[in-house]
Amino acid sequence: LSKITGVLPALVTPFDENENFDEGRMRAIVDFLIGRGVDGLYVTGSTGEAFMMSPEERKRVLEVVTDEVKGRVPVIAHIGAISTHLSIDLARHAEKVGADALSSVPPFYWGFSQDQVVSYYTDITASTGLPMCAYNVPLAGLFGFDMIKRLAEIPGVEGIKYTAPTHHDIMRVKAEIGSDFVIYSGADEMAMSGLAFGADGIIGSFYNTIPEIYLALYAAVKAGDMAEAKALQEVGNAVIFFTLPRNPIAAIKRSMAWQGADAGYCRKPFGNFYSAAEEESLKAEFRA
Ligand code: HMN
Repeated sequence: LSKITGVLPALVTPFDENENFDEGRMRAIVDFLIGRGVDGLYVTGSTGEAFMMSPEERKRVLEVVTDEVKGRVPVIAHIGAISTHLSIDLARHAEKVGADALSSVPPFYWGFSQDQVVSYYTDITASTGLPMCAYNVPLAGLFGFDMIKRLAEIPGVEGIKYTAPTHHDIMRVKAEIGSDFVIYSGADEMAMSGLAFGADGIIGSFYNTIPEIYLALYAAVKAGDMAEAKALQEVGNAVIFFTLPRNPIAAIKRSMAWQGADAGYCRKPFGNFYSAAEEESLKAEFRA
């Protein structure tokens, strides 16, 4: 994982008007983002609507992405599911089609014990040769520092995607677990603080639509220019806080279309901006 740094969009999955995966749009999005300079792609995560898809569909999305990327940038495949059995199947497939790393939310819904979560990651990492990035996200239940420490001891778990409302543990992980344990900051509205606290990269939804802002922010933090980073974070946050109350993944997809990479629509029950009138009013609000 240590070779994967920088700005990685949590790639959207384009669906057409009938909610079918749209391979053509997917390929165009991959080229569009690589052309804009992103450092890697995080595929079929929350932003990619993983839990809206069947395992076969998730595999197909990853196959199309790795085929289109052709090694130009690293690909992290999110293979998280509630059952270890299914995650291992997705993980082995990801390895077969050329993903560079795995990531997974912990198993959720039933409130699994910490030991069960540890066994989940242990079984998955034992099943492939790929490094694993555990995923700390409120939607699936936050780990807490002690649990991150336990996960870091599992062979193959090389890092964490850290999407939590506080950032002090980023610094603590680097200090107490090790500076080589890779951290990706996952809250786009706090990218600057995540990086300033020691994260190696950032993974998030908004890097699909405004990657340049975050590529510049990443460079500014690395150069120690915090005033510049803060100014860029303010621009990013204006876009983020405008979008969050308006069906964010759907809005991100339409905003990509306005820039030349039509990312289609979301699966229900996510909302959409299907009609030209709805899209126009979103665009007008955005401009304002
Ligand atoms: C993914 O798994 O798709 C993500 O990388 C998720 C990402 O971290 C987003 N978090 C969630 O969706 C919970 C952020 O990009 C988030 O959308 C953004 O920070 C706005 O709150």
